[in-house]
Amino acid sequence: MEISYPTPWHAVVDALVHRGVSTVFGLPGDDLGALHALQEAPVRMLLCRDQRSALFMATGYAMQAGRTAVCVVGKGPAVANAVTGLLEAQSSGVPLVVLAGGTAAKRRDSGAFQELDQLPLVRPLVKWAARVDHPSRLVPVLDRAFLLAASGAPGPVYVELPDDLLDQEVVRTRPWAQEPILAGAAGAAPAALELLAGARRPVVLVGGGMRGRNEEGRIEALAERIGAAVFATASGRGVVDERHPAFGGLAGLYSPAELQPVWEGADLLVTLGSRLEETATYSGFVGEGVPVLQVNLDAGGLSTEYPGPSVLGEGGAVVAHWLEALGSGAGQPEWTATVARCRAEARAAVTARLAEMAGSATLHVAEVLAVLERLAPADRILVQENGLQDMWSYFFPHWVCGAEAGSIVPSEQTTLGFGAAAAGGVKLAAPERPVVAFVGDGAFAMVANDVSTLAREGVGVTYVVLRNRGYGWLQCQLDQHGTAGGRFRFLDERGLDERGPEEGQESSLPVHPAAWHAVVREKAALGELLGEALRESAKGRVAVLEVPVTIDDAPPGITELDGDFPGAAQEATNPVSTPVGTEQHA
Ligand SMILES: Cc1ncc(C[n+]2csc(CCOP(=O)(O)OP(=O)(O)O)c2C)c(N)n1
Repeated sequence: MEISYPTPWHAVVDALVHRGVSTVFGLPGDDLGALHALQEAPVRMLLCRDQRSALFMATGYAMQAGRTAVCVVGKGPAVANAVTGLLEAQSSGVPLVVLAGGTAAKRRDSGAFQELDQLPLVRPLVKWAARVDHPSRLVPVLDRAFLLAASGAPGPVYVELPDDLLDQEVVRTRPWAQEPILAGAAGAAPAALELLAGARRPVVLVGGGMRGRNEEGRIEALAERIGAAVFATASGRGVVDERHPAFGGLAGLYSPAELQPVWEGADLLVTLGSRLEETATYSGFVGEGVPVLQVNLDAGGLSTEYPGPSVLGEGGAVVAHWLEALGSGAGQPEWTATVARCRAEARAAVTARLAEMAGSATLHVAEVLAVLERLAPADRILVQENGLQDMWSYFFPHWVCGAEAGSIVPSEQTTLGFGAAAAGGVKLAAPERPVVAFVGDGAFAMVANDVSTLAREGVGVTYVVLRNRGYGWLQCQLDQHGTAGGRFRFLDERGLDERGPEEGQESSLPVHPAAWHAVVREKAALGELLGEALRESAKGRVAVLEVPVTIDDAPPGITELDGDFPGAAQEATNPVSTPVGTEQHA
C-alpha cells in the first residue's frame, strides 16, 4: 500500500481520524498548516487563546473521556507556555499527545525567530519527546506517540514538527498501528491475600489511577468482603460511590475530623492506583508501622516511604482476582460499625454546621454546595480548582460524589487555573452531562480569555465563581503570619468589607457577552439563580454565577495551614502521629 499526504499535517489529521480523535485543542503558531489540514476533517478544533488553557482543557477531556487527548501548539514561547500544562498532565497521569512547531533544521542555532531548544525543556515532563526531521519518520513517530501516551501509566508525549518539514509530502506504506494486545493480568499474589484475609481493621484508599477501572463496583465489593473502610485521594474521587456506607471521605489533608478514629485504628491500608503524595498522606493517614499494600500499574507510581508488599498490575484486574480468591466471608462487623458511626458523626457535623449557617444573613460556601447538590442532576460532574474557598468541596460530606456523578480535580501540582479551563474539556467529553466548575475569582480571571473561547463555542459549562476579589489563599497566609495591614495585599481593598457590586454596578469579573452571568446579591436568591445557571448551561451556554464570599469562610483548620504543610517533612514517615494534624481538621 502507499498513501501520500500533501503535507505532514494531512498525515497527522488522518492519524487522528483513524484513532477516532474527534476533538483537538490548541493554538497553532504562525504556520496554519494544521488548520488547513483540519478544514474538511470530522474533527472539532477548539482554538484557544492561551496554550496553558489548551493543555488544561485537553487534560480535562482525557480524564473524562478515558482516552488520549491531542493538543496543537506553535514553537518557542508557545512551547514554554505549554510547559505548565505538561506538568499538570504528567502529574495527573493523563494520556496526551502534544504536537508542536519548531525551528527548521537548517536554521538551528542561528538566532532564528522564536528559536528555542524545546526538547530538553519538555523532556522532564513527558514520557517521550521526539522531533521529526524527515518526512519518512512521521508515521512511526505518531504511532509511537499514541502508543506511549496511553500504555502502562498514561502520561503526556511531545512531538515536534519543525518548519522545514511542513511543506514536504509524506508517504505512508503500511496501516496505522493497532492498539497493543494486553497479556493476562497479574495473579492474586499470595502475600497480598494473606494480609487481606488477616486484617481486622482494613482501609482501602482509592487513587486517581483507578479512574475508569472500577467496573461493576468491584472496589465496594472488596470493601464489603474484607470489611474495609474506603477513602479516596482527591484525584481518586468519582471512582467509588460515596453514598456507600463504607466510604469515609478523602484521605490526608481533606480527611474529615470525625473519621480520624478510623485512620488511627486501621491495621492494614490497601492503596489502589495512588502514588501516596503529600496531600493524600498528610494528617489523615495510617499510623506508623501499619502495613501498606500498594497496587499500581507502574513501579514509578509505588511509594517507597511505607512498609508492606506491593502488586504491579492493573488495579481493576487485581481487585477482581482478589475477590475471586477470597471467596465469601463475614467481613469485620465491629470495624464496619466503627466506620458507620464515624461517618454518621461527619454527616451530623455537616448538618449542624449548615443549620448554624442558615441562621445568618451571610451566604456561606458550604450552603452553595448544599444547594448545588440539591439542584444539579445526579450525573453532574464537579470540576474543582485550587484556592482557599473552593476547598469546602473537598470535605465529604459537604460534597458527595455518587456513582452516577463525576469529579475532576487538579493534580498534586495544584496548578491555579487548571479546573477553570479543564471544565471545558470535560464538557466536550461529556456533552450531555452537567459540568460545574467550582472556582475562585482569581483562577477564573486567570483563564477568562479561554472561558470566552468556551462561551463563543457554546460549550455549556456552569461556573460557580467564589468572589473575594483576589487571591484568598495567599491573603490568608499573609494574615496568618502577622503581616496583615502591611504593604502587601492579595485582595482588592474592597474585598474585605464589601459584599460585591451594588445593583446596576459593573461586576469585577471579566465575562464574555455570550455567557449568561448573574451575581447572587442575597442569600434567598441563590437557589433560583443556580437553577437558571444550570438550565442555561444545559442549552449550551456558558453560565457564570458570581457568589460574593467573605475571606474568613474557609473549611475549619485550613487557614492555619502553611502552603508546605509544616511538619509533614520533619515527621519522617508518619504524619498522623502529631496531634497538630488532628487539630487542623477539628
Ligand atoms: C500556577 C500557580 N501559581 C500560584 C499558585 C499559588 N496559589 C494557590 S491558591 C492561589 C490563589 C487562588 O485565588 P482564587 O482562585 O481567587 O481562590 P481563593 O484562594 O481566593 O479562594 C494561588 C495564587 C498556584 N497554586 N498555582
